[in-house]
Amino acid sequence: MPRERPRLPVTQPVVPVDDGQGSVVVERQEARTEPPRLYQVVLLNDDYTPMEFVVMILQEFFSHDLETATQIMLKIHHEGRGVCGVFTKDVAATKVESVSAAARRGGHPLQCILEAA
Ligand code: TYC
Repeated sequence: MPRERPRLPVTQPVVPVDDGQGSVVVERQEARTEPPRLYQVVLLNDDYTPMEFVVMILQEFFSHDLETATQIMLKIHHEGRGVCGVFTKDVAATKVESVSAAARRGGHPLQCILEAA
């Protein structure tokens, strides 16, 4: 029966190296994976979108509780913009699309954008 190859942690890739003496040595290599870049999803203030709608968006799409959602909404209302959450690029882009679609469906001009964190 063929012997099983020894398993090495997937986070530590191995590189075969010829040692020049007829042998191939398997060396461990440092993991070099960079952490993913992060992006923040930002809501912008406007004069028409109802406050309740923005609070609902912050609860439904960003899982904030009512109190936190209300605080973020008021911050946007007073300061012009506010961060809803920080995500990897794909997740952040999907949030922007989902929020924009919900605002359009509701007939509100709410603007949602993505920014490098
Ligand atoms: N300024 C809006 C109002 O007075 C409320 C609002 C808050 C709108 C946050 C957008 O991202 C926003 N009805």
